[in-house]
Amino acid sequence: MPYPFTLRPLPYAYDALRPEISEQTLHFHHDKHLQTYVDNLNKALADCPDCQKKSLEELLQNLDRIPEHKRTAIRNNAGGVYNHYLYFDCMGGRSSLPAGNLSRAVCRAFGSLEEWRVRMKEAALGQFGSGYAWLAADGDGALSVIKTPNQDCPLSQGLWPLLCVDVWEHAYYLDYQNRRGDYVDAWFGLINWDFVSNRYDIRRG
Ligand code: MN3
Repeated sequence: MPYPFTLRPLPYAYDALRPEISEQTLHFHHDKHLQTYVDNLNKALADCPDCQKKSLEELLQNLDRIPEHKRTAIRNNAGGVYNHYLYFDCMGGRSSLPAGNLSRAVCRAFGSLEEWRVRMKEAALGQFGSGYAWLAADGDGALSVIKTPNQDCPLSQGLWPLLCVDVWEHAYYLDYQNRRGDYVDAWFGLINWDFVSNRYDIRRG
């Protein structure tokens, strides 16, 4: 849905990710941080009628077509909205595992799910400062792990993001303080692989 954007509710209850992620963290993260990205995206789009017709995906996939004086604000805030929606959507699936095509693609790319976790944690810990680690697919469905700074999105690199872990401190500081690795370890257990597997299939057609 295009402009004006409104804050989508969390896809589960605020206590659904306890004890790994507290209600307090989810309230701050979703209701305050994400709301701010929604508000700032609408502000950035308010005087850019051409951009208002575009979806979040279209904005992020074609940053070069956005007027230059708007590009940074839209990259940061459209990314801030899109990346958070994906981050929240990809959690809430305790004990699930990659299914079908995605399961096979994970084995092709990484050898095993365990090896993928090692690579993903390396990316999450290796992202200096704020950003995300991602599992993403290219146009042929081949998977890779990447990291991005700030609110940059793999869509802007021509990749299809399948899941992400937010490693901004606001995502984990209340529950884990400076222990980003502990947060990432706990996050692995929260992944909703049914959602992610389905997202992979939708993209592959
Ligand atoms: Mn965040």
